[in-house]
Amino acid sequence: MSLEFLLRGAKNVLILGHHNADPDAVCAMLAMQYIYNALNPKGAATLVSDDVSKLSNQVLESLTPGATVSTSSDKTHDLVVILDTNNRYQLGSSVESLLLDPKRTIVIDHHGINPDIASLAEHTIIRSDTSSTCEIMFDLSKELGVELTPAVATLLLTGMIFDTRRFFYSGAEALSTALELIDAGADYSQSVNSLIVKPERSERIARLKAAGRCRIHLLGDWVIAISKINAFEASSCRGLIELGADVAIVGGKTSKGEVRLSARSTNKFSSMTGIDLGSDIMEPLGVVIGGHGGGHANAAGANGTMNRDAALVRSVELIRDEISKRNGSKECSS
Ligand SMILES: [Mn+2]
Repeated sequence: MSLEFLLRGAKNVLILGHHNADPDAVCAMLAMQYIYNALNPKGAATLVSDDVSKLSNQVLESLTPGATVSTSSDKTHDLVVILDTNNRYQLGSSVESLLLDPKRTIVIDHHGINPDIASLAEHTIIRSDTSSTCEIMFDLSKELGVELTPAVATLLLTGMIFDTRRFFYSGAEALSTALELIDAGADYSQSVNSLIVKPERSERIARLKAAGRCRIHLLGDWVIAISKINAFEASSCRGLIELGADVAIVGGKTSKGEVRLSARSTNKFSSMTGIDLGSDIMEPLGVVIGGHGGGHANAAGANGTMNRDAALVRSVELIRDEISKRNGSKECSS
C-alpha cells in the first residue's frame, strides 16, 4: 500500500515522534502534517510526543509559533505515522498506548532497523543511510509531488542542521538536499538561529561535575571516559568528548528512580573499531538496568530502573571485549 494511498484515505491521523522529541523529530512531524493536509485537505492531524526537548520548544517558538505538539490524544485515529524512531520503547509509555494495528501504522525513520519492527508497523520507510528524518521527509514531499512552503522548508533544514550537527556528521548528499531546501525558500540563518542555545547554569554545572567525577579507562590507544551525574547525561557526554575522550558514557538517576545511560563516541572511534554504541553497548546495557537501550553508532542511550553503577562498569568491559573481538588482543589497562 503506498504512502499516498494511506494518507489520502485517512481522516484522522496521529503523528508521533519519539520521547524527548528533538528538532529532527518535531520538524519532521510538522512537515508530515503539512504533506498530509496537502494531499488530504479535509483530514485532521494530531501531533503527539511524550515530551518535547527544550531545544525543540525553542525551535517551535522561533519558527512556528502556534504549532502544538500534545502529550496525548483522546481522539479516534485511523492512521498512525511514527517519525524518527522505529522502536516502540522510544515512544514513551503514555504514547505507546495510542498505537494502532501495524496495518494502520507507518514508520518513517533513519535509524537502524529494530528487529521487532513488524509488530509496530506494516508500512515502513527506513533509510538508515540518511542523516536525518527531515531529509527523508523532503525526499517524500518530492516523490508525492507536494510543493513545500518556505516555512516548511525552513523546518526541514532546521531538523537536518540539528541531526547532522551542522553537517559535521553528513556527506555530500545532505549538503545537496540542504541547497535544494534553500532553493525551496528555506531561510538558513533563521534555521541556525533557532538552534543556538547557551546552556543554562544548571547544565553547565552538571557538565563540569561530570568532568570532575570522570574515570578514565585507557583501552589501547582509546580514551574511555565514564561518569555519573543526575541530569544532563547526554550533554555531559558531549562535554567529555569535547575535552578529549574517544568514548564517553554517563549514567544518571532521576528523582523518580529512573536510570538513564547516555553514550557518545567520536567518528574516528566508530569508524576504526566498528563499534556501534547503540547495538553493541546500549542494547545489552539496557538489559542490565532492567529496561531498553539503542541508538546510533556514535550516540546512544538506555533507560531502565536499576544497576546504574554495575552498568557503567559493564560498559567498559563491553567496549574492551568488542575491541579485542575485532582486532585480536591489544593490551588494555585502566
Ligand atoms: Mn533523527
